[in-house]
Amino acid sequence: MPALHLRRIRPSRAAGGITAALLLAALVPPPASVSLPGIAGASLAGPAAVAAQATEGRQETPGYVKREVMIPMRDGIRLHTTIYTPVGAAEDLPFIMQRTPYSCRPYGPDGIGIGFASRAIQADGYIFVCQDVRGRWMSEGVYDNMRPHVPGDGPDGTAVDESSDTWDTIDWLLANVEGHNGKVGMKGISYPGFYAAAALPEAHPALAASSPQAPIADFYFDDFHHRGAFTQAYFLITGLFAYEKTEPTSQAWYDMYRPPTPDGYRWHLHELGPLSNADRFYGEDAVFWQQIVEHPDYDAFWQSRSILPHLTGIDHAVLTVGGFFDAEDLYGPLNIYRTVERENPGTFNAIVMGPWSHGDWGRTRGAQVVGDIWFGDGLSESFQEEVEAPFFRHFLKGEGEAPTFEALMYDTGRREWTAFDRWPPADAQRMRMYLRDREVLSPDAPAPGEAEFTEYLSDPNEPVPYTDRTRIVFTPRAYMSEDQRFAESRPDVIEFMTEPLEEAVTFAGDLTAHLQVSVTGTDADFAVKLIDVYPDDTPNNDHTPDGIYLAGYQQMVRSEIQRGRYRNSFERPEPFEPGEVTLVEFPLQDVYHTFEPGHRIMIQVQSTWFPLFDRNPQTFVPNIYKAVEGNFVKAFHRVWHTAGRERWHTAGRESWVEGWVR
Ligand code: PG9
Repeated sequence: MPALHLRRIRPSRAAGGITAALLLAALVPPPASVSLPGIAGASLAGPAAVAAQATEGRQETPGYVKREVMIPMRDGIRLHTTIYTPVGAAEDLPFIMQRTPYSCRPYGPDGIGIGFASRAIQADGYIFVCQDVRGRWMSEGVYDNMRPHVPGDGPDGTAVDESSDTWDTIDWLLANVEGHNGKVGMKGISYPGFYAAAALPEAHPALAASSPQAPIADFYFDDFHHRGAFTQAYFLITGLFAYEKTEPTSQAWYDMYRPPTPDGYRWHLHELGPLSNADRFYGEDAVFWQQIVEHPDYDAFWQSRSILPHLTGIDHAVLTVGGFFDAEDLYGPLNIYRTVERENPGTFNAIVMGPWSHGDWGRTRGAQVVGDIWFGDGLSESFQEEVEAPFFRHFLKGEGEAPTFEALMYDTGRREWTAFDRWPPADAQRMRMYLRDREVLSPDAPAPGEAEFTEYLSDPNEPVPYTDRTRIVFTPRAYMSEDQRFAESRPDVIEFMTEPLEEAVTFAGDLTAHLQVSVTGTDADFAVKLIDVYPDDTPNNDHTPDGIYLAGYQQMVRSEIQRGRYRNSFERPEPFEPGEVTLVEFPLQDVYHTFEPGHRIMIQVQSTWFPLFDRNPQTFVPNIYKAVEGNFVKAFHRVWHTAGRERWHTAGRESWVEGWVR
């Protein structure tokens, strides 16, 4: 089988890159200080109220004056906000704010809760602000997951959303906090990243720099769902967001069931069974779970909660950050960056994507490892000190240079940074890899006479595990780069692979899976995995866990699932016509990965992926969340490679995966 011969294209301007040398940001030991007190209990007037009195009391809070206030929003609801002002600042300072559903603890006069700011940012000196979003923890109001943005709710609006709450908060801070320079920055990772993104539309003029990091863009494509399939690995953590509270509280008002076993596969399959059994864990008061169940399609409920349609009119700097191995929010950063870029051409908008799993860049120090795979050392620290801190320093303090890259991307195969002036790179070209007979993956289309299809029996009652490790998760993580050899041995996982590469192949951008399929049932899911197959003589390294062998390792690079009923529309599900060849085409999120010489490129295709995603009953039912045992049936699935000799004239039935290569 011919090796992949790709026309090599002039490489983009290689970055000076982020030097491995780490700036040792010695954290300036803040001067001792005495802080102000506890939580404001003052009764506040209506929206016009300006001052929220902090209650009396004094407490050592080293380095910062800590002040907790209840800031009134335009509808009178008050949001608990903690303000940390460095003691002894020699100049007026900008704010950096995080808005979060995860609590701004520690509450009360003791302790500092500014872990959302890196050491480098803390050393630069900012007034840090943490706010419990509406309906969470010490704030008043009713929570709404991914609260819909209400366009046109500027400063004089009456509608309430996360943008208006941010606007009102910033306005209050500017009027009631001393020692600021009139500029505000926002950052946040994950759900806090969504709140940083939700502040972008109709933003307060003082908001000068935002960094949505692993931001959620749309719960139908991030976190709880992937392209219509329910992320069953989120079943247990749904409890974190399922329940409404009635008053401000520093104590958790929700619970999350913790199964008495580490074996997630068995627990989900045999203890929980069909999701229609979930009422054993989530009652009517589990509001968010009920919303998930009642909205299986991408209807107005989910559409209204996407922030993407509102990312227009942005006139301040945006630095989006994400991880190529982020199992929670990968759609978000890539699509928020892409949307801001498209809709706001004159705005500073850049993206950093590293070899990180969810949020690693904000907490990992030293070796960067995802699952079994080491990607480099000091990557998070160098990002914090050489990218993130300078970004805020430039746009909030007017110091130093703005980042010069458009996209700072980490090649997860070569293990090096590249700074691009656009993404996907200008020198990238689409390359198609055909799924062919005898498990061949090739840039050459199938030849006449080759087998027409590969067939497998898909049984939702014996689903393909998403990992061979015994684990039960509240959110998935390690699988994003884990060895897929366990799946290779399954008869219901089909694979296609190149010969060992003679030259390196670098994928840089999004991918598309184009599957011509037929099924004997009336519904089906299709998952596609892009895998880097290491040579059989690959040695372990110092970070390889015991019992793991990199020799022959089949490292997951990218994967995605498409719920087949939504192949043509996420709003209007359609059954399959049994036996009819049907196109299922869907994107896989961006990668930047070099397959080195000697490595092979592999594609695996399967129709169950459990308990990462819920099982498709393979019978078309109105609502899969309400399917019962009897709905789950075996079915034969075919992935077609070619039209076959007798139907050669109907060529175009090929199946392939296409990506940007350079
Ligand atoms: N996006 C992540 C998440 C959201 C909701 C439930 C579980 C995880 C996060 O905020 O970490």
